[in-house]
Amino acid sequence: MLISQNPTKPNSKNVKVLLIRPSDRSLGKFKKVGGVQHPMNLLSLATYLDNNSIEVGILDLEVEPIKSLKGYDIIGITAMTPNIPQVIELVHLAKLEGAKTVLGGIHPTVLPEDTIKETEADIVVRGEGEISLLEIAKGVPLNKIEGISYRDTTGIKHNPDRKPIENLDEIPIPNRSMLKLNLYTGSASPAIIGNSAVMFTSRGCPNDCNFCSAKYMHGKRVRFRSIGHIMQEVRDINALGFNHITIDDDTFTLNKKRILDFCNEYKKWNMTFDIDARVDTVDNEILSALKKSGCTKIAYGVESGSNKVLKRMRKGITLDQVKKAFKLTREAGIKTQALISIGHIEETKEDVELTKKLISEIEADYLCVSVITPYPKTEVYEYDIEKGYLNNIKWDNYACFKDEILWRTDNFTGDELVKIRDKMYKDFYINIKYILKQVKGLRNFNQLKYYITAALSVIKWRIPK
Ligand code: B12
Ligand code: SF4
Repeated sequence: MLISQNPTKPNSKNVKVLLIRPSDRSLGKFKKVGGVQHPMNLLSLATYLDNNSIEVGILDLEVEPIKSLKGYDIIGITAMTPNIPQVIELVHLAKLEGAKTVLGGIHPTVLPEDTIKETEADIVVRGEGEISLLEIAKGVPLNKIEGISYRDTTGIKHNPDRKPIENLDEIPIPNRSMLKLNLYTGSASPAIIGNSAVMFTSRGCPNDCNFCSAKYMHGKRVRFRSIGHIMQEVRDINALGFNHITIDDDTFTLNKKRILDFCNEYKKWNMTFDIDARVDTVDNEILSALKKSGCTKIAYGVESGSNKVLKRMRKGITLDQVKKAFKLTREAGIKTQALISIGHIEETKEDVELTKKLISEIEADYLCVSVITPYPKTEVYEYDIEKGYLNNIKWDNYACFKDEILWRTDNFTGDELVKIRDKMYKDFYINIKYILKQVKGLRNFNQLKYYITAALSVIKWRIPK
């Protein structure tokens, strides 16, 4: 674990903060093929504290073990839903060392009261964490800090929400040298070869998919960083020796002019990048600009091959848009990844067949199939509770790649969903046409190693347990 202290600014109160990312136990047999993504949430918080003279370190349990939690005044832990059992253990360990415990991230944000009760943490930061955490570290009285929930002698208190930071350029560029970069090898983005960094250029998503919790974190209004600010970060990443960036925004291609401006600047760096995009936000002009500036892969949220299911989930896209986006992207010379999901509300066997048909039609280069997971506060969660589909399932089972899916949907059991998911992968990847296409595209030893590892992890499913 690395402690960084800004030497130019004295830390008057000598408060020591440690920020922890739990390890990811959500993948089951889908072991990591690539590398581990930098914990950008903790890095943004740590950089903000560091710039404000607070001594802060990051412990990323994805890449290093716990040695000691001694000597910290505040221990902050980030939490998605499947992390909660591990967070309970971490809070316990932190409290044994006398630290104040602060939780943040999507799960504590949507269920602050339950999370405090379950984990026994002292404070939950709801939503964006930079300012709230700084105020906690500076010792501002808890009843004066917006956007937090906390315990006091009379019970659990919920302060008013904090307004999102309007101008994202005010958030300092994440200082990646606060991470032990040598522990993060490879790319964290599927199908991207080589060492890469991750970057966010906006916060928020204007859409309202019924299974997605992202909107409860940064809201439906999208805030954009300026191109100048983004390019400063690109320069920093380049200086650290990375040659590829995964842009992980929810909706990177939302604003056409901004994308074209981004491409114009990015191409000066001679680095590649990959993005996630919605099929309804790309056209020939955007794709051509993306290709010329180094975009090597676009992952599209396709979800389903059934217009009925797409409509029910409020995805706001049509199958024609899906087919067109894949065709244009292929023609532009950019690799495509189809993000497919199964297990939607009211989805039938016929709908799943339509999804399989679509997968074979769009000829994606890579496929990711997940089982829709009923995350707290989403419409899918409320629906499943009402229908009695969630029988006291423990939080660590709320993950789409688990070997066992413990909830059911209207027309499928969890076991059936696992079988459908795994078969979709096998049909896609263990397919001679696909293998030949990939082998033809191999350019170096690293790529060969990557594909062999990926292929072995797919083939392993065939061996009965
Ligand atoms: C990048 C990402 C990942 C990355 C890295 C995540 C990480 N940091 O460990 C990877 C690919 C590893 C990943 C994995 C998974 N992810 Co993910 N991921 C995201 C994504 C796209 C962006 C998150 C991000 O870094 N944003 C940028 C930073 C700056 O913002 P932020 O994370 O919101 O952090 C701010 C606040 O949350 C808060 N905060 C966060 N942590 C803390 C801690 C403290 C102490 C404080 C005070 C504040 C605080 O302050 C931060 C700065 O303002 C989100 C979608 C989204 N838009 O949020 C999904 C999302 C968070 N993931 C999701 C899911 C489901 C998963 C998986 C479970 C998928 C699976 N395998 O089944 C796994 C679980 C991994 C694990 N660690 O156990 C869901 C979470 C739903 C839920 N209720 O848990 C989301 C919301 C996607 C969705 N559409 O629903 N994910
Ligand atoms: S477009 Fe993506 S991030 Fe936005 S609501 Fe839908 S699934 Fe969530």
